[in-house]
Amino acid sequence: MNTPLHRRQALKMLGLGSAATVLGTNLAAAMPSQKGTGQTTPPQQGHPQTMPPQKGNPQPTPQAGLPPVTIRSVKAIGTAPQGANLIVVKVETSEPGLYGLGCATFTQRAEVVITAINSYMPDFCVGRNVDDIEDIWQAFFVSSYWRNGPVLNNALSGLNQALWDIKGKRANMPVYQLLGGRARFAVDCYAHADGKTPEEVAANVQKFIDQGFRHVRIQQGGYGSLQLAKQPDWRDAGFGKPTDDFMDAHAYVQAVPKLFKTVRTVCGPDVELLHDTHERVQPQDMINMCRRLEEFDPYWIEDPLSPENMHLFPQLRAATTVPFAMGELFNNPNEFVDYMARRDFDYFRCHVSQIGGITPAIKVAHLGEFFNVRSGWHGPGDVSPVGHAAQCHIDLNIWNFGIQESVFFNDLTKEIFPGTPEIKKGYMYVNEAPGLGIDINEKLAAKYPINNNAGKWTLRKRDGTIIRP
Ligand code: GCO
Ligand code: MG
Repeated sequence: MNTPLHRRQALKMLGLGSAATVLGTNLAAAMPSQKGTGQTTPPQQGHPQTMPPQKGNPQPTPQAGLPPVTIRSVKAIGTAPQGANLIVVKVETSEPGLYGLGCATFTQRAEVVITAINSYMPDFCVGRNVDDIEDIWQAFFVSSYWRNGPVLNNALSGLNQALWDIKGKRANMPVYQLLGGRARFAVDCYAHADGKTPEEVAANVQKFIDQGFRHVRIQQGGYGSLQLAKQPDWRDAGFGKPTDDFMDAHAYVQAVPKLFKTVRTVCGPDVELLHDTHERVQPQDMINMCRRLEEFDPYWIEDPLSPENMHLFPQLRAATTVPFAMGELFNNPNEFVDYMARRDFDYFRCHVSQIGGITPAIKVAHLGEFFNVRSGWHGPGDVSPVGHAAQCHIDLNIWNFGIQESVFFNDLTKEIFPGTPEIKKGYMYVNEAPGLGIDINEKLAAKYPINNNAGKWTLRKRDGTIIRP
């Protein structure tokens, strides 16, 4: 049985081989069920990394840090164990057994992202030094000349998160430690309560309170409460497709204050209540609705306007005191700059893989600190468990943490992704394993291939006009 080597002692001793190689063996002891975790097997006899320096021979000055390890392969892995397409990038390295995982999940266009990864990333990445995370991000970001956008940024995110995973493994520490350590003991998160009626929603909120959640998002019949809408006229007129959805914005704007009133009456003043309007309401109606919500002290109202209407945010902001969360639809990390500086909203809702991964996410978060805008990373079921792990590591570190969206992955998904962050009493926990602390069972993942179900995003008003969904 290997005796745990003290990290500094090992590095001093070897100064050559990668800590992961040396320490991999020890992690075997540290982390439960290591099989296939990308941790390296103990070095073979005669392996140059293990040879002690020979007396008299001039020794190469050991490079500060770790020996160069290069990218050997990059591939996309798609799986849909719970229906939503999840995409993960696996980066393998020149160090046997050392690899990293990253989330590249754009569930509505999964095939396209997989093509972007498998067709363009191997040529671009193979042979590059895994440690040059920033350089690889900047280089791939502009490598297509035309840049940003959901497909290429998701591909870049998968690569980027995987490189942070590898660096954590090489340094033998969880990624949050690389980012500067913990600013809190665990990650406070919110749950999702829905229901056909306000009373049903209130009962579900109470269930989450009983589980220890302090923050709950409330929706009545999903986004826009479509069940409140009567038969639309465009259907009888044969306009649009029968499968298109119909929303009655007026009924919705009337229903939300009643929903908050009922939940507050049943569950009391302490639970923090969030709501996602999902950019489906006209700006002036949004102003009126928010004013009527003020008395119910919402934690945040999310996506009150569509990204196309950001120029109207100052008007909305000036008209009401409710806190806002915005940004899951932003693709370009620079989109946040002006709005944060203007303090249009109180929480940034980045979908971390849509903006290109951990590297830009950290920059957006740090920018937010200067304008007192806090985090609320997008975290529903179409962010893979790898993506949830990545943002949980960031959440543990950044000072201006707000709240983390949570989702309950089922046992099958957790079996496919060993190391999926755990949720207990409304707190999310990553494990202390090096890197992102998560893995993928490729064989099992392959049993649940992605599908081309892009979800239903065609929403119409009574006369058939398309609504931003
Ligand atoms: C949220 C989001 C999601 C999105 C979904 C799109 O706040 O969690 O609005 O529910 O609609 O991720 O695919
Ligand atoms: Mg949302």
